[in-house]
Amino acid sequence: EDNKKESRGALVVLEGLDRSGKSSQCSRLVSYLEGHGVSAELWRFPDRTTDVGQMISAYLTNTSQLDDHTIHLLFSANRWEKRSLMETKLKTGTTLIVDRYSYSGVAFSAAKGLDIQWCKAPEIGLLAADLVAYLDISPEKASERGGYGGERYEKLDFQKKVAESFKVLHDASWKVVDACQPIEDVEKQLQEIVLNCVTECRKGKPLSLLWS
Ligand code: FDM
Ligand code: MG
Repeated sequence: EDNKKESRGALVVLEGLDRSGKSSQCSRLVSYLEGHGVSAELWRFPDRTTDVGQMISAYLTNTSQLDDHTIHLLFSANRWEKRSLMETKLKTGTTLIVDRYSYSGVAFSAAKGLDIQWCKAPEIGLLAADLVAYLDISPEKASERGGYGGERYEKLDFQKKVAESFKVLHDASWKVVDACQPIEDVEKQLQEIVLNCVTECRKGKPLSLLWS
């Protein structure tokens, strides 16, 4: 239908440290949008359901060991294998609320000491987010929240390095939300920012590509 073709969905990415509240805010956002008549889906990276995703999961749970460059490229491949579906969903009017994306990909690998330009290279040509909302919390505060789950990167010293690389990656287009506020306040702020973004995309803001 012509109408459908005219209004595309928005690619919304939530980023932040582990325990910053991304996952709960992502599901709340999807319910909120659906309640406002916006077709929306919750996505997450890594997507552990694919073959590549299972290799990533084995690495994160310490059941396999991989070279830092190798795992970086697997995370990227895991986004590439979802790219065409992502584009189809957006073009047919579905908004995607994505729990981590290329920005985590670069931030976590750069935190290990890999060159940031090298980290960005395999992401070139993926769809760029229409909105990156960064849930801001200090590594210390995050680690005090109910403890980490025991996966490979869930350690305070490493999360401090990740926070530093997010600072380097961060640009003026990102919306930074204070993740230490009560959960309902974070939720309200996100709702407003995301709804604005959905409206802009509906009006015809073109999709763009990484790394821009
Ligand atoms: N992570 C996530 C990366 O290192 N690179 C990536 O490209 C992505 C998407 O994987 F520690 C890290 C971030 C986190 C771990 O993510 C698993 P979830 O969101 O906790 O499942
Ligand atoms: Mg985690």
